[in-house]
Amino acid sequence: MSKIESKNIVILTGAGISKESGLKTFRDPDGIWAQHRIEDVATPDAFKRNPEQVQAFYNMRRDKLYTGNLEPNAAHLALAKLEQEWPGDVFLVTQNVDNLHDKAGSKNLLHMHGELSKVKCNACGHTVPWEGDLSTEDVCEACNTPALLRPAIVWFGEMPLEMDRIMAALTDCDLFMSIGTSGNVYPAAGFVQEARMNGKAHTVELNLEPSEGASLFHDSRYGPATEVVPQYVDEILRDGWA
Ligand code: BV8
Repeated sequence: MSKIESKNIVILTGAGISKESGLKTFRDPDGIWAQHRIEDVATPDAFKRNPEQVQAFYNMRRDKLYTGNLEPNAAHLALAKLEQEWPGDVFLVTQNVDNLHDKAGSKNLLHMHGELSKVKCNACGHTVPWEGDLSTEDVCEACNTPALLRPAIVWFGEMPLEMDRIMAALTDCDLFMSIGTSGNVYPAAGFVQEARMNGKAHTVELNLEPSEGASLFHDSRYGPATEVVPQYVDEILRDGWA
């Protein structure tokens, strides 16, 4: 059993952690990619080809964030508690573009695929908070270029945010937790291997069911996030990990 002082933890979360708060996942049978094609709504080419279709896709999801009365669930809250009570570093990297980890109180948090609550100018990169619908008529307040404001989201084929910071954290982590993700999308799906390569990390998957990368983890807990995440957090706060 590892002594718990000054051990560093890196956590990766995906859409599964927000499911019980009322948000759809991507690859479940009723998921987002069952109703929309990635090529139509989540690539730079889609935005060039049909910006209105892409804006409508994100406007619908942003609207749910602001009018859907969504609250962080017990899993989000357990991760915020872990950050507060753990003596070492806790770095939460989420693939999610919702704001539920922020609302739960997590501070050392990185949205590697961007955030629904912000928009970015494709011309100058200026990024601002945005609550309502975004249209091709909206103009960037910094460079006044029309029609180039886009959701501040990392699309397929685009580099996720702050990858250097993520890789540095994985190289130095003692525990890597992967929560609510199917392990389909890279580079996030490869983080467990990065962590294992540092020679000391214990890796654990907390998911409804085994992910694509399940065999790569030392340990796993399967069940709804609101059950398995608080349980695991209490376990490691009490005893550390094997
Ligand atoms: C890039 C924003 C390169 C959009 C998203 C190898 C290496 C590198 C890249 C690639 C590679 N192979 C292929 C690629 C390309 C691509 C990729 O991975 N494609 C896949 C489909 C094969 N990757 C990229 O394009 C990435 N960029 O590589 O850039 C580059 C290099 C140099 C220079 C420039 C560029 C960018 C990927 C980011 C794309 N954007 N999100 C949006 O949100 O609208 S990714 C998209 O999938 C989602 O946003 C989400 O973030 C991500 C992962 O999905 P999950 O979160 O895992 O959700 P999913 O539904 O799949 O799974 C949910 C899980 O929860 C399930 O396991 C389920 O069982 C579980 N669950 C359900 N309910 C519960 C639960 N668990 C617990 N409790 C419950 N109640």
